[in-house]
Amino acid sequence: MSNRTFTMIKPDAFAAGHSGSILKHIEAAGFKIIALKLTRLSSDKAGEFYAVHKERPFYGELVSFMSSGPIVAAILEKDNAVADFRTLIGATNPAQAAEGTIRKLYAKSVGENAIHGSDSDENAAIEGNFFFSAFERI
Ligand code: 3AN
Repeated sequence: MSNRTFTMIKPDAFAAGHSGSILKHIEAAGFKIIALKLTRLSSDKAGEFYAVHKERPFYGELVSFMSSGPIVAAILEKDNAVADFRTLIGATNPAQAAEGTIRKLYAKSVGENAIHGSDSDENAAIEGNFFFSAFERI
């Protein structure tokens, strides 16, 4: 079991000015920030990041949304990081997200759902490497 996960504060939450509150929530839950950057995905890069969803009906919408504005990317560390972070962010659809979760607090819809969290240790490593070089992490 790895102790790292990867997250992105998505364009909706960044644009609404929730980045600071979300990072505070993440740190308060015991996650340590290992790498952090404010950036913007091109359409090509967003397509590459979400390539696993290529066949899903919402792929085009997802790529267009994720490249619509700045995002905050981070690598986080904690015991049981992947599973604990998925619990902290809540269900994909904010209408089904538990009280107190980041998506319940900040997400608008299933498509614009404020935050990403890796779904496995393997994807956490792939996604972290997609955004950060060794020089950019502690
Ligand atoms: P999660 O982000 O909770 O792991 P996934 O992996 O099923 O959820 O979906 C990846 C992203 O695709 C979601 N974060 C969301 O932005 C988008 N997405 C998922 N389901 C839908 C849907 N039914 N309609 C529009 N966008 C969706």
